[in-house]
Amino acid sequence: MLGTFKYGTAAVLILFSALLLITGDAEEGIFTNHLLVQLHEGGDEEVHQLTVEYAFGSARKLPFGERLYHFYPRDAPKTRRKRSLRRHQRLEKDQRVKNVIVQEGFARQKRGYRDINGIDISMNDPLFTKQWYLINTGQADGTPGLDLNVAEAWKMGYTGKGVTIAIMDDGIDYLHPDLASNYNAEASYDFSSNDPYPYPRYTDDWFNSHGTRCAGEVSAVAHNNICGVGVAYNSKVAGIRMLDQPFMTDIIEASSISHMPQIIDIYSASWGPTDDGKTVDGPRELTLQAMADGVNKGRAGKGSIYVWASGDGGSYDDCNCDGYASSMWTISINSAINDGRTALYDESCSSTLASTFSNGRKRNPEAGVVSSVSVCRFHGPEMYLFAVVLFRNICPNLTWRDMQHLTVLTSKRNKLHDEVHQWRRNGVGLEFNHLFGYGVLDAGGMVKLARDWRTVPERFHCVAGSVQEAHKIQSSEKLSLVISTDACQGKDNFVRYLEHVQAVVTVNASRRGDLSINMTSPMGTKSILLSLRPRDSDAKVGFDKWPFMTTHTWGEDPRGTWLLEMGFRGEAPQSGVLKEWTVMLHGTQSAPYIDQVVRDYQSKLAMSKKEELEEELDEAVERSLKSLMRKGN
Ligand SMILES: *[C@@H]1O[C@H](CO)[C@@H](O)[C@H](O)[C@H]1NC(C)=O
Ligand SMILES: *[C@@H]1O[C@H](CO)[C@@H](O)[C@H](O)[C@H]1NC(C)=O
Ligand SMILES: *[C@@H]1O[C@H](CO)[C@@H](O)[C@H](O)[C@H]1NC(C)=O
Ligand SMILES: [Ca+2]
Ligand SMILES: [Ca+2]
Ligand SMILES: [Ca+2]
Repeated sequence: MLGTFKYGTAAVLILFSALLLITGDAEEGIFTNHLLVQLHEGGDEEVHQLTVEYAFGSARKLPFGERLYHFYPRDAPKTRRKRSLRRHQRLEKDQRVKNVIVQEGFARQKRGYRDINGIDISMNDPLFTKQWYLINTGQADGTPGLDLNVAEAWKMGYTGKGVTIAIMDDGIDYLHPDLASNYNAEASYDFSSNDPYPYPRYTDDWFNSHGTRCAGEVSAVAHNNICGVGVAYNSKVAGIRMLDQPFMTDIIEASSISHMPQIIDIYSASWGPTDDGKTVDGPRELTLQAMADGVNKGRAGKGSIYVWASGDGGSYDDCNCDGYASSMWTISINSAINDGRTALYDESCSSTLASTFSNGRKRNPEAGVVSSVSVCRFHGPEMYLFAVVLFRNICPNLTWRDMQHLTVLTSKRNKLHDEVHQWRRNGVGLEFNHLFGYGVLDAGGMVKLARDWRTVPERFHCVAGSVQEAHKIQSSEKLSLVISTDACQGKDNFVRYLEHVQAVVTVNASRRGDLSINMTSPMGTKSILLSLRPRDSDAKVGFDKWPFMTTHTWGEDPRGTWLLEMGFRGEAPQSGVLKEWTVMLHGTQSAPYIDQVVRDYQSKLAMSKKEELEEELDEAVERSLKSLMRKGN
């Protein structure tokens, strides 16, 4: 649809974004009155003229592309049928205008937004002792020690100073006394109504407080006798208001995730395609481009950090059907409750990297996550930020990939318990779980490991192989296919140590929700790429070049035979046709640390939570990491 636009800023990963192009099957035919306008020449003055002549509310230059503008409607957002868009047709004929694209509207849903049992927490008291996820002493019937180990990082002096986190949400209450002094106004913006003030919209019966609560979790001011304490209480928080309009558009998403990438370090998103268990959707063209630009150019080339909530669809949904959570460029985070069980609304998938804490199951109101406003039950990836945030002082050179490596290496099984999926070890000994990823985040562990961290070696991309012939799938027997690969050995793009693996699949099925897809690596690690989605009765679209992603083979040697297994489960007889399966490998050529050290590190940590042992091990790991990296370089 946007094929006529040329992007001046071709990203390194553009080759791969071509394969990632997502054809979502969300509702069709809803058009918003937001326009993407490209001018032939000229700039802000011409644009201002145009908005006046054609009665638009305002316009904003997009930071990506050339002479691209977002035209905002004058009145409150509403949707229109395609035919009634005469104003846009007149604008299109204007000589100054090269191109006009009416933004399609689609649904994006807030996550971690449940009011469990309708119980509120009164926030009139200092709340720190209730923030069990920071320091879990067993309050609220929790399991002592099951926390983010943030105290250890604070003790070492890492509290988020110098770092800005943007909350992409429904606005933040920057006047709130526990947030005001940590608010970064310069880096904030309101894309829902095109102004610099991302203040939430209050109505008579509703209060948009999702973003404010996220901001509180991250950056609530410490030691001020007000409310609680943010995980990175000396960090700055920026508000990006972008969820408060009837429909999401590609420009609003793209503008949000590319807003001030040299000032904002981390973008947090606790929303995504509707978690109804039947949607398959992801970022559109502009947003994909903006993300690619972010990881390549943001933070002076070290890459913007995008943190995403895995999803709220519970066992009915699969976060690999969500192109934001399953993107390699986002760190996707799931959640556990305060006794180590899963929250009931947790979605599982092989692209989740790690977990944080939330409420979500217990009746005890204090088992929720405490933030700076009065309704306190929610979860989100935001707490993860503490860890990320703390690093700037330690190692200013950490890239977006270093962050993922550190997350994989230091997240812990702790006492996390998944009733459905077992904890397993991959081919290099890293312990993972289909729902929790590599386990619960550990701030202290991350800080310690990051102190002497050296940037991971260069990343390469290799197409391991591709099956393009059609293969029938039937209920009675499952389809098994193999791809044997040398992982581009002998070529420039040889991948020897894996980071992410994508399986790009085109398949149709008489019932998409009954389809199950697994992939097993040459080292024997099985990733569940797609689990059953009982509510998904799609019989038409299937998956069209959909990039299923797994993080479970992290660190493995990809050379050998990859196995794909696909079949139908459930009662009714089903059929389908697989049309493509392509395996894409992403990782490094030269040895980082992984195959020699990690096995020891993770297995011993999993055995015991005793601090002495941890410290001893951490030291041993740091020593071997150092020597390994010296050798490696
Ligand atoms: C960060 O990178 C720069 C340039 O590559 C280098 O000069 C500097 O020493 C690095 N700093 C740290 C703390 O590694
Ligand atoms: C799947 O695609 C094949 C070949 O294009 C077609 O014959 C078949 O009817 C399709 N099946 C479904 C369930 O759409
Ligand atoms: C995929 O793996 C899951 C979990 O082990 C299993 O229940 C399912 O039957 C497998 N599906 C296929 C098609 O092999
Ligand atoms: Ca505003
Ligand atoms: Ca406070
Ligand atoms: Ca979902």
